Amino acid sequence: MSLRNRITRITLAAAAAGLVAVAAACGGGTASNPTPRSQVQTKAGAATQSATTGASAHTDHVAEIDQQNLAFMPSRVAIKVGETVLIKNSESAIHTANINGKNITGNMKKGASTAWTASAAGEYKVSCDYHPQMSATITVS
Ligand SMILES: [Cu+2]
Repeated sequence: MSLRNRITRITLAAAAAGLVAVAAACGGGTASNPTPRSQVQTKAGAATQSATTGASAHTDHVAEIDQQNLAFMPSRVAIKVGETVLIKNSESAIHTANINGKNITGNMKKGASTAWTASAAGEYKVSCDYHPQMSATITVS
């Protein structure tokens, strides 16, 4: 690995760690009652590729994909490793969100949302179990 690549990778890791710290910070505590350090470390350690569903979905995201008119809108988003996309359903039709064929949401009713955090670079295909015409691409760099 060249020095330049090493520096790039280290920079990305640092950026991801910063995002994790921000995400953990907004998960609990206030300025007058900060989150205990041990709690932050636990959350940071668990910050691998993950999805949360329902009312507890973390909304600290950089992009959204909305399920509407039997489509993912927009159909393309680009994020960086460590960043989060919020996938939500704004219509009465039931949808799922599958990332590269893996259902990460279960059935999503109107108003449901799921946060997906990218842990590795690549192109991820988003699909729905019920509507083969629904397709989106998340590009992670
Ligand atoms: Cu659908």
